[in-house]
Order: sequence, then structure tokens, then C-alpha cells
Amino acid sequence: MISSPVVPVFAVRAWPGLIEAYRPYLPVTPETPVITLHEGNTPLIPVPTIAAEMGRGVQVFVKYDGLNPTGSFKDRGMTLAVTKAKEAGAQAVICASTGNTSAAAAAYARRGGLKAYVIIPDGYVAMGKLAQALLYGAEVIAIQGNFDQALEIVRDLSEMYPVTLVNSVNPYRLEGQKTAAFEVVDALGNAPDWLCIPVGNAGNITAYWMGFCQYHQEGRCDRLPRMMGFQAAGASPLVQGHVVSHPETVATAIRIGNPANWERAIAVQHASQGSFSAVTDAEILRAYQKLASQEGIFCEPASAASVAGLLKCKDQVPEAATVVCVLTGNGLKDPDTAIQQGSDHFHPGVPANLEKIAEIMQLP
Ligand code: AN7
Repeated sequence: MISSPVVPVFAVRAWPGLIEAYRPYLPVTPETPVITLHEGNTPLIPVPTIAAEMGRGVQVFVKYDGLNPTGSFKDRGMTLAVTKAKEAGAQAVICASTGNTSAAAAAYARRGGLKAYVIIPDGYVAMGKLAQALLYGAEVIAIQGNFDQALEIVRDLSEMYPVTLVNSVNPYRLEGQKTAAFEVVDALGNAPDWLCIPVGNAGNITAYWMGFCQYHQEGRCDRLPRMMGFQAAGASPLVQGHVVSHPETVATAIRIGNPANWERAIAVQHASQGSFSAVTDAEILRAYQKLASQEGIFCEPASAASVAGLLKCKDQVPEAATVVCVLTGNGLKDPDTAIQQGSDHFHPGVPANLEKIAEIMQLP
């Protein structure tokens, strides 16, 4: 006999996860078996030193989606994609990934009792992401090829075998991810003037735009933001207007040369009067370090592309504008880059001796 599930009771009003929180806006029914790790409800944090650098009364916030259960915005899409896969009776999911999608797919699939297969570019996935996928219990297949090749393979595999594709070509991914725009509007009381966001496959920029438009139609905000997408210079197909066959960047999360949502991205650019621009690895790393050392916010390199882009386009921002930069992933995902970038402040191998330590500290 199947025992009825125990319904947990919370003493105080707890965040139920984004499917419950935004149920009327999402394609679920009372019968849908919701698979959640209580993702979403991430903070919108003011970044005063970056605002001061902008000047002219510009207000800047970061949407810190690195605080989701697996440490990136991918959880927003994955809770719904895996929920709908489960509802449809699927027993396995598959994705290609630069890392974060694989961690989220693995976590949600296992939570829902599904198998997860992830295909990643061998040697180009940050250590924390690989660690996650492995421990959550996905089958991790690292190919001698890049993300774009991995995506082609999983598209074909999902057509040939009974495995549900959970990359952002799965429409439920974008439906789940649009809730980030709802949260931004709920926090600000309106849409921002600008939304700055890193772009790889362009799923997230598309999802944010869907969310802003839906809230606008419902009268929850009375304006729409300009959508400002930023790609790494070495992986900037949307800026260059053509596929990049050998994408390269320190921001491995967005090391993508042929975005899966290319047409949608162009539509968002036109509809929002936004733009796609490139930021160099040096600019990304500068913003990455600035966020951590001046604001106390540790994001992964790809996420810092949003802030790098804002600083680069500083003069185009209207006076007294409200700007939100999306920080898509947690800094702990990529400890190697953090340690490299922070090495100036590292003093290894110091004798356990007070005078020696005081000398290094340059105490007066
Ligand atoms: C931290 O995990 O594509 O433009 O396979 O991990 O929606 O692709 C990750 C993308 C930005 C770009 N920031 O978002 C993957 C993957 C971080 C990311 C992006 C990614 P999209």
C-alpha cells in the first residue's frame, strides 16, 4: 500500500519555492507533482560603490541568484522543467552544460527520483560545478569538444531515446526562469530602467523579458526595462552577428559560440530597445574583484559580465536611472579563478611566529 505523503507544516510563513509562490503565472495544475528545493526569493542588493562610480544619481542593485539551492539561476528553470518531466512520466533527463545547468539538472532530477545525464566540455567546467553534478549523482560525460557540440549531441539523443532534454530549448525552463523578473518588480515596486545580464545561450535574457512583459500586462509594473545583454569578447556571437566556432573566455559558464535562443534574443533586443555588447576577460575580472572586495558579493566570473558591461556603458545610462545587474551564479562555483585573482593577498608558508606575522601585516 502506498502511504500518503506527510504534509510538512511550517511554524512561520516560509518561502515555498517559486512554483508555489507564482503558481497562477506558471503552467501547473493542482495535480502537478512539484519538485522543489525552495529555490527563488533571492535578494536584490544595493551596490553603493558601483553606483557612486556611475554617478548622476544612478541607483544600482544586483539580483544575487547565486543564492539559489545549487548556487545559480538555473534552479528557477530546473524546478519547473523537472516537475513537468516527472508529470509527463519521464524517468531520465539530459542536458549539455558549461556547468551550472548540469548541477541544477542533477539536483532536481535526483530530488524527483529521475536519472540525470549531463554532457560537459572536458576541462572547461569550473570545479565546484563538476563536484556538484558528481555528488548529486548524475552520470557525467565529459566530451572532447565544446558546449555547442555537446548541445547538438543531446538534442539528437533526446529525439532518439526516452530522455527529456532540459536545456533552455525546453520551454518550461524559461517559464520557471521568468520568475526572477517577477521578484525584481516585487522588490522595486516597478521594473528597473535597465536590466544588465550576462548572455550565453540567451535563455535567461529571454526569460526575464517574458517575466517583465507578463507583469506589465497584469499591471504589476508600468514600464519595461531596456535589456542590456553582455557576452565575453571571445564568445560573443550575438555581438558579432555570426557563430563563433572556437569560443574562449575565462568566464567558462558563457563560453558558448552558437546560442540556443538566438532568434529569441534578437527579438528581445528589438522589443526592449536593448543591445548586446562584449566585455573583455580583463573587464570581467575587474568587475568580479570589485564586487567581492568593495561590495562583499562573491559571484562567478560569468556573472560579473553584467556589472563589467554596465561600467563600460556608463555614459549611456540616463540620469537617476534604476539599474539591476543579474548575478547569475555563486563565486564558490569557481574557486580556481578566485584564488588566482586574489593571490596578491595570500601569504602561504609563514612560520607560526608572532613577529614574522606582524611584519607581514605591516602593523605600525
Ligand atoms: C553563471 O550551465 O549555459 O544566456 O550550461 O552559468 O541563459 O545561457 C550556463 C549559462 C550566465 C548564461 N551566467 O545564461 C550552462 C549554461 C551563468 C551561467 C549564463 C550561464 P544563458
